[in-house]
Amino acid sequence: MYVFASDDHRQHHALELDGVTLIPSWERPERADVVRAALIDAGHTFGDVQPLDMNIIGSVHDAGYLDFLQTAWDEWVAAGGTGDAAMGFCWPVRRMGESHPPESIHGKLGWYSFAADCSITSGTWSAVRGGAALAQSATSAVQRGERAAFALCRPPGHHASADQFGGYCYLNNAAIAAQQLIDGGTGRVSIIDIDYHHGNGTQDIFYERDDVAYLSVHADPVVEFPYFLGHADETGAGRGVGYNHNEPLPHGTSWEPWAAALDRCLDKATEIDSEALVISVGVDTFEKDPISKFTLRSGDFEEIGQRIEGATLPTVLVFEGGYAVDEVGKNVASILRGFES
Ligand code: Q9C
Ligand code: ZN
Repeated sequence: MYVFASDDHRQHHALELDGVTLIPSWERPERADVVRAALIDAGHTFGDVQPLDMNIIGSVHDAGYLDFLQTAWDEWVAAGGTGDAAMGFCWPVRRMGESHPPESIHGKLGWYSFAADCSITSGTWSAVRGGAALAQSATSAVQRGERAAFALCRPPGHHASADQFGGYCYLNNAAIAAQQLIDGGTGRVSIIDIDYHHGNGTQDIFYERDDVAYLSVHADPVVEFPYFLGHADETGAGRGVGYNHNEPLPHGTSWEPWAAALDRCLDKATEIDSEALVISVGVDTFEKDPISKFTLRSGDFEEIGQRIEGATLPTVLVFEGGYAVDEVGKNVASILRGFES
């Protein structure tokens, strides 16, 4: 399978708030380096990365947000910000207003984010734009006729909405891939999200659209991040009714019920006449993942790849979560091997 990877991601090594302590984020550079090494070992072909197309990104994300991502660090430093990372701490949530966007960088950090597990550092934008270029390159490979391609995006993307970062995500790489397919003439794209967490950003971006469906298997938000989106009764709005499908599962979920939920998403993708798939490939469903509570085993990931391949559609695979650094490479490689076997 064509794989797209680069070194840009190493520019981003953020901090996250863990209880009352700032720790180096679980979403760390080693993750992508380990996956890349495993995919080299597995003999995959690494494709040339194309320059970033900001037009596609501009049709998924808000212009003010894109400007913020590119200038936030400098504004933070200019405002006397100290430390290695800038992070929101005050948000326009219930009982606050949204009528007057803030001018202060301190206010903007809250305006453009939804969680304090995610910070902006000096190299964040360089890494984020490099990751989006990988998603675009993998999508182009599929548009040129490859059956499938994998983008080793880091940082991940599925929590990022049109105008908010959070959950370790800044640009929504899967949404960018889906939009590129639509712009290239694909009639309907289904995004199938197999990350442990619900992809609240992807759901929100396409919630009122019928050309891109969002189908997700994830930990029930009643007990898991992102807490406030990802319930089974969220089925789309307006033209998008029927094109959003959530499979929330309890902590402790093992392979059998997880795989049955994946199959329901794959059936749904077929039912609605999808012409291509984008897969949000998180492997934080793994039993040894340090921040997650499902119990999939390494041997299960090959079967996941096989089942996705069974939809027989052009498929762009985009890397999302997976924090068991010692095994993340093996587990991603297993998904790709399953797809190709
Ligand atoms: N220290 C993805 O897997 N956890 N994002 C917050 C607070 C947030 C995961 C824990 C998990 C986000 C792409
Ligand atoms: Zn996740």
